[in-house]
Order: sequence, then C-alpha cells, then structure tokens
Amino acid sequence: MLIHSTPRADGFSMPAEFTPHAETWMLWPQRPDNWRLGGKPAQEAFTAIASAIAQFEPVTVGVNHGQYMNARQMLPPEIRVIEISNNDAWMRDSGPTFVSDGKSVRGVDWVFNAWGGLYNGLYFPWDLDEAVAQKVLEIERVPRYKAPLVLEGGSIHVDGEGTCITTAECLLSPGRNPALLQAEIENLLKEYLGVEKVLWIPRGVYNDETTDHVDNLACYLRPAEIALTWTDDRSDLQYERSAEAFEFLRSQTDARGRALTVHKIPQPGPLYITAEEAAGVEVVDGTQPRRAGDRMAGSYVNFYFCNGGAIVPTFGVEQDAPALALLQGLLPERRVVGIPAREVLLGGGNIHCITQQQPR
Ligand code: KQY
Repeated sequence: MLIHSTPRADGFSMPAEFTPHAETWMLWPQRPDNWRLGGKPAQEAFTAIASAIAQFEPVTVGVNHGQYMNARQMLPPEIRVIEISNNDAWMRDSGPTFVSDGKSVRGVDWVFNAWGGLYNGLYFPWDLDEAVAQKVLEIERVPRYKAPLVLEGGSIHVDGEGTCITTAECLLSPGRNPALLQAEIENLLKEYLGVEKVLWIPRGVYNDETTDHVDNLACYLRPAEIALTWTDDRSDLQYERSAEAFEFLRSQTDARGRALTVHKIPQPGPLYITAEEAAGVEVVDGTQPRRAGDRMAGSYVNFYFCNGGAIVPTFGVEQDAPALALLQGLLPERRVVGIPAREVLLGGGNIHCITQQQPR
C-alpha cells in the first residue's frame, strides 16, 4: 500500500540498527561481472554471514529465479529463501528503510540508480534492484512511502534519537540528485527518516566505489558514540579522510545537544585485488572493473548489528584479531562474531551493505 504523506508527518522515524529487529533481509550474489568465479566464493561468504545472523534472528534471502535451487541448497533450512529478482546483491542499498512509530512499521522506498546512474553508476540496467524495496514491503504487507530522492541505505546511519550521519561526497555527488540543493536533500532526510539533525561528514573511505557511503567509514555504537575507521599512518591515502571526519564529528553535537565520542577502529590492510581474483571476474563494458592491484575500501566498521550480536567482516590479516577485540570491548552487551568477508569486499562492499534490518 502506497502512502502519500511522509514518515515524519505521520510520527514515524527510522530506529537505530542496534535496537531489536524482527528479521534481517539479504539478497544472493551471482553476477559474474562483479563476483569472481560465477559468484561461487561470494555465495559461500554470504552463506556464512546469513548463517551467523540466523543464530540471533530470522533471516530472509531474496534470489533470482535461476539461483533458487542453488541458494536453497547452500543456505541452512532455518533461513527463508524466496524469489526476488535483482541486478546485484546489496539489500542495504536496494532494499527499503524501515521506519516505526513504536507500534507498527512502515517502509521507505528510495529511488535507486546503481550508485550514480548514467553519470558514474556501477552497472546498467538497475531496474530489478529498483523494485526490490517495493517487493519486500509487499511480502511483509508493510505500507510504503516512495521518497523523491536517489539514496541508498548505506549512505545513512541514524542514532534513533533524532540524528543522521552521512557524507557530503555521496549525497551531493552529481550522479545522485544534481537538481537538489544540500538544504533540500537535508529536508528530505528529515521528512523520510524522521530525524531533526543531519551531520555531513565530508568524505568516506578512499576508493569506495559507492562515492563514499558512510556505512564503510563510521557507524553509531549507541547514541552519541561513533566508531570510525582509522589509520595512524599519515602517508596512507585514508589518513586525511579519517582525520577530517574525526575533527568534524568531535566539533558537532547531536539532535539532543550531546557531544559525540568517536572511537578509532584501525583499518585492515591496505588491501589490494590480486591478479588471480581479478582474473575470475568477467569483463563487461559499462560495469565497474575489477583490476589487479586496485586498492579495496576495506573497513571493520562495515559490520551489522543483530539481536544480541554484531557480525564483523574479517580479511585474513593481522589487524583482524585486534579489531574484533576492540569492538567486543566497545560492545560488551553483545557477542561480536567475525566472519571472513574478503569475497564480499571484492564485490565492492561488506556485511553492512548486504543486510537490511526490519525493526521489531
Ligand atoms: O556500501 C554499500 N552499502 C554497498 C556497496 C555496493 C557496492 C556495489 N558494487
């Protein structure tokens, strides 16, 4: 059911990810021009991630028709597998953003254009992705708002208490909403997320193909507390970006007037695509290339909260164990679970990007 008002007008807002979920939604990777070896290693990684989340809450995975039997056989039986046609597997971005008034949930269906449309989008067409949010909401019989804004879920985080963080690099990029002024975009965020204040971090993670989604750079651990991907190496291309985000966030207050505590989470690597990995991806004109030697936008901050847990990407590098220990120390009320996710990173994102929470 389509609603013609806005969440804010109706008393709805986006709950923080760290509050209780009814379930988690995911999609299934298969396109051979993004996932190496026909998607098989990514499918194994997605299976491990979905299985880890399913220890904490119900999981539904949407798959294209031709992958139904494969996904059904790979995923454990407690995970619901249903057909949802898609162009690629980023439920955070093509899926709905759920909003709540404390009694019921509704969904926001943003305009999706593959992270930049014909200007700098990552593939064409994206028509199947564009319909994913509506299908999820129809399946759940959740009323839908259609937002007049190109936006992906990975480009926003909220504290659930009136504040949204995003990056200017992403939301003001020419491939998204070139006809809108920053103040107009901010107003639409307030209307459709039900927030009162938007904090515009300048940039995200170096070489992030989403044009700097905030979910790869920073996230809320709880209200007024943020985790930020970090490096102490001043010669690293990420240093300036993280340092400016740190200074910016420390200079701000949130919607409730609180100063922000910012925790630095050292980045993995730097991580680069190997020749073997690049060779496994089909080259298609107009699709984001995967070249040997290209730096990947690896980050531990791209993790996912689920009921009682936090599912954190690991990369098989020396920074993994300290990062997991650091996050466990910052989240003592949860079980922090590390899952190997280099195969997800090779596709251009990570665990947060492939998941979407439906609040309880
Ligand atoms: O950062 C995200 N939310 C998604 C990454 C998408 C990458 C597409 N290749």
